[in-house]
Amino acid sequence: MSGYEEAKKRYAAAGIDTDAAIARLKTVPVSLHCWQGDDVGGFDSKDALSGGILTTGNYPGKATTPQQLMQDIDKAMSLCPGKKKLNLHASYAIFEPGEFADRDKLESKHFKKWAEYAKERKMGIDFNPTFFSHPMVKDGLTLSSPDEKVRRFWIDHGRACIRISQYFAEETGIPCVMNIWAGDGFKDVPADRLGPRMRYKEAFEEILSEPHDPALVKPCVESKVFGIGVESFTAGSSEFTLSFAASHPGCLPLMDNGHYHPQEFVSDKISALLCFFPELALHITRGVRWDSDHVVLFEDETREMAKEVVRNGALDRIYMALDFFDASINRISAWTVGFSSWQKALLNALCLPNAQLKKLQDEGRFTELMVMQEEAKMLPFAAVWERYCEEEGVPAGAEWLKEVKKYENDVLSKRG
Ligand SMILES: [Mn+2]
Repeated sequence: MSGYEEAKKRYAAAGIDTDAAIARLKTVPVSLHCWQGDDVGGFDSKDALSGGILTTGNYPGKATTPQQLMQDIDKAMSLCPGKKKLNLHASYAIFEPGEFADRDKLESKHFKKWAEYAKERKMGIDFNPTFFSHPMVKDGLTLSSPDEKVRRFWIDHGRACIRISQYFAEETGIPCVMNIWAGDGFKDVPADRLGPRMRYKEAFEEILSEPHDPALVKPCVESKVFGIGVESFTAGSSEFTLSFAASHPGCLPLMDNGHYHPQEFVSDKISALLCFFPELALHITRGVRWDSDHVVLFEDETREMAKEVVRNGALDRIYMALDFFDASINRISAWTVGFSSWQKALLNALCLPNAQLKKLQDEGRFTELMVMQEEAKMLPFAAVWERYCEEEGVPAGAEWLKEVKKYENDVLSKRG
């Protein structure tokens, strides 16, 4: 009997159908973010990264052209099991030689190459306006700026991104999740908090007024507790974005698990939002003491978040995307570990005796609940993961690292 057949029997004895778990996971799209590949650099601006986010590290071989980035994404995706979507930022517009359009003037033609890339791979695309790393960010503010010219520029950028999102959805035939996050805030104690937030709210409303098909474009608003250089005030706080989404039908709340105080857990927030929102979105990351955007690992909170998605029957209600960037290690490996970790977390959640555990809780049998939850951790999950990878045609175990090393030697090390 193979390792998987043995494992399947052990799971079956606990009431779990591992074949069904694998089959289900194959249908669940997860969005891979392009920005791990070039340290959030983008192609439209030479401005340093700003907006309260920061990459650290200088590992050689990062992508500096669209062709290189596409090649690297292909490599990473070839090593990860699961159904993929591509997550793009507006700063990744691809211009013809001599062509340029500023962010407020972006058009779908500037993303035609990405649409073709995704269509060839039968993937959907998610999209993000880029409210950072640009000279029109004034005093750390974009959509909430008191300067009408600044605010107008960024509103026009947001509206352009709605049109591009609609284009992506029409081209790929798959809905496009468009996430609005801006790091607007103040380094030190402000004198007026309401003014910026009211301007921010009205700017969001203007962006969302851009005509779009709500079945194709899914606008989201992402909150954040603080960023580097804006420690005292962030316009788009959790209360702000949740209230905005709740009061604007069609707008989804997006929770990034790096964007809360270190003792707040998104795994606990998912069910709270599921009570009120038909759909919501997640950015999956790993914050170490702050929103550090470390590579996602198969660790406790990652597993707990996936459990909440799966056992609440919300795989079709929650749009899932990775969001991290580490410039200190091989970037293909960063993508592969991060994407695979979330896949492992989802598969693990699909292979838990969720109904039985819920029953123990409802019957107040908390001793057994603790014992059974601990026992479930000892089920032979590795064999199920290996079978999933095998069926998806990707290397299981650390075999994939050999391929990354070879790619580093053959491709990355030859980049200037
Ligand atoms: Mn995020």
